Amino acid sequence: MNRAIVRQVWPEAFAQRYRTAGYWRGETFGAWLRERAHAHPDRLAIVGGDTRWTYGEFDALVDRYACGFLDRGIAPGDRVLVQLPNVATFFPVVFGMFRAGILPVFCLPAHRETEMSHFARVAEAVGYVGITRWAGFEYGPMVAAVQANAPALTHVLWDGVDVPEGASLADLAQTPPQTLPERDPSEAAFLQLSGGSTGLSKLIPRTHDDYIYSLRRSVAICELDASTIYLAALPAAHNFTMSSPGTFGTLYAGGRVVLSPSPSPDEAFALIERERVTITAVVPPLALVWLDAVPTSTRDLSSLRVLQIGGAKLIPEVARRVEPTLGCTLQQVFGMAEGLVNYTELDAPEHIKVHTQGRPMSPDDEVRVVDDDGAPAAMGTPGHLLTRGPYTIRAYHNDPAANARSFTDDGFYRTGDIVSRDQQGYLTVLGRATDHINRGGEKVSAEEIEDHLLAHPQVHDAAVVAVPDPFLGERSCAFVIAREPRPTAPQIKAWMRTRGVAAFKVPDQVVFVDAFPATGVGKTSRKDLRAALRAGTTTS
Ligand code: AMP
Ligand code: DBH
Repeated sequence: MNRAIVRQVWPEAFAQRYRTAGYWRGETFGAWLRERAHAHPDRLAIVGGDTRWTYGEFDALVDRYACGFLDRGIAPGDRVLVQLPNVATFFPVVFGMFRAGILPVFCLPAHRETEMSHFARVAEAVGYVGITRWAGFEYGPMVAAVQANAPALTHVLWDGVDVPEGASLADLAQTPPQTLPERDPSEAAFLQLSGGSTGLSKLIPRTHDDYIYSLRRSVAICELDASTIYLAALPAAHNFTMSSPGTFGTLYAGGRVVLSPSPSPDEAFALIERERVTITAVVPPLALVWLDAVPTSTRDLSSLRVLQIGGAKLIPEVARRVEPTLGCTLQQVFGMAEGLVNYTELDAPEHIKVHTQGRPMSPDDEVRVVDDDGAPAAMGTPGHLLTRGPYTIRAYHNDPAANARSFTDDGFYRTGDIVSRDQQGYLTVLGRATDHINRGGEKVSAEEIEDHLLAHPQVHDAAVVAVPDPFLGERSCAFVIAREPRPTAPQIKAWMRTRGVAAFKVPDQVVFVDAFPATGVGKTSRKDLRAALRAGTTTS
């Protein structure tokens, strides 16, 4: 078994620079939570289901979990797959691991056997923590199947109902606490996942030093404080929900975290009303659903001050609806689990909030926008986004092939995103390099076609992907979710021809669907759309 501690991946010269600049302060997750609990033990920290924990109660539970995991034989440096939905237990489990030096691997409730087996293998995981049943799915048989191919994965612990004998998290939480040694802040605290909307996820080692810096910057830019009440509507394990500023940022600021078991407007709006939520975060497909639900909702959403939208491209037509519909500030967030996070500031002018995805949050985020040959792109022209900085990783965990592809020799991460940058440093995301359709040599941006389709009044949402074509190499297929009365495919193509665009941008094929396949966090999965086309499970 590989028990080597996963350490920081920045070269020492950079690490020193980030320490000298005051970004990396040597704080650890276990220690700052303890400080908050000492400073305000009776303040409410976490609300989920029927659970309401103060900082004092939460911190005491974290000690019990930390000792419980170690008592079970899980050792500092070990990796454990954590696959919990938005339940309160998520927090003492993962902070318990941080305090013990055990690394959670943040899996999403939507992940299934193939993905979980991949994570188990790459992480060399020794354990799994999950919930027995959630959203109609039984996790037990899946975990047994994962274990069959991962003999090292021996420690399995469950939250929920019908927990097998001896495998209960609730029992673990009874472990008498003992004082544990402080962790080294330059160690990886956990492995986060890359999104996998286009391929299998990679594992991202984030250290106490670098991640806590990203929380501190996010808290400052998003103006969180002790009065903040953050609703986790997206999965708690996702990097956006966790850190931008997310649940961890809220706890860092001494605020309160409220967990929504699902992102549906019914449940989320009820919690916003009941708990007087001040800030929450959604992905664009969910933003559309929320905006459509507001006019008929009877819930009082007046406590909401900020709606963050990020994770995928938000088009200006939708962005413009947010403030008038919800009466709160729109904040665009363009981030990645690998590091770099961009925000529009809360007081940014309207055109910045609507048309850009924000600017890098650290003065030491180095951003390069380059053409296909690696030469700098001119200001305002599209190019590949490369980045390096105090909270952007230099390597994935245990994946030399991905590292060779994804990082330049001088340590810049190739984000795979096509962006343009303006004079003030604001970035506009134009798409992913791989979302381009190469139609007989004519390069078509999927995002550009989608923007035109979304401008059609009867189109609720659209996603364009490339289809292999014997003559052209690739042709375009537009998946459309239509409103009633549904337009026809010829009408959609006719609409595109009125938009004043090149004929090769008119989708070759239009397919109407009721919903898009989604990634674990709810982003539209182009990978699954392409697979559906290949498998012939869609009709045009
Ligand atoms: P992940 O791999 O899940 O961490 O996803 C990160 C990727 O999501 C980025 O590289 C972008 O492609 C995409 N992304 C995140 N936020 C935004 C945004 N606000 N606008 C456009 N794309 C985004
Ligand atoms: O999509 C993402 O991964 C993401 C989006 C917004 C992210 O990781 C983040 C903010 O931190």
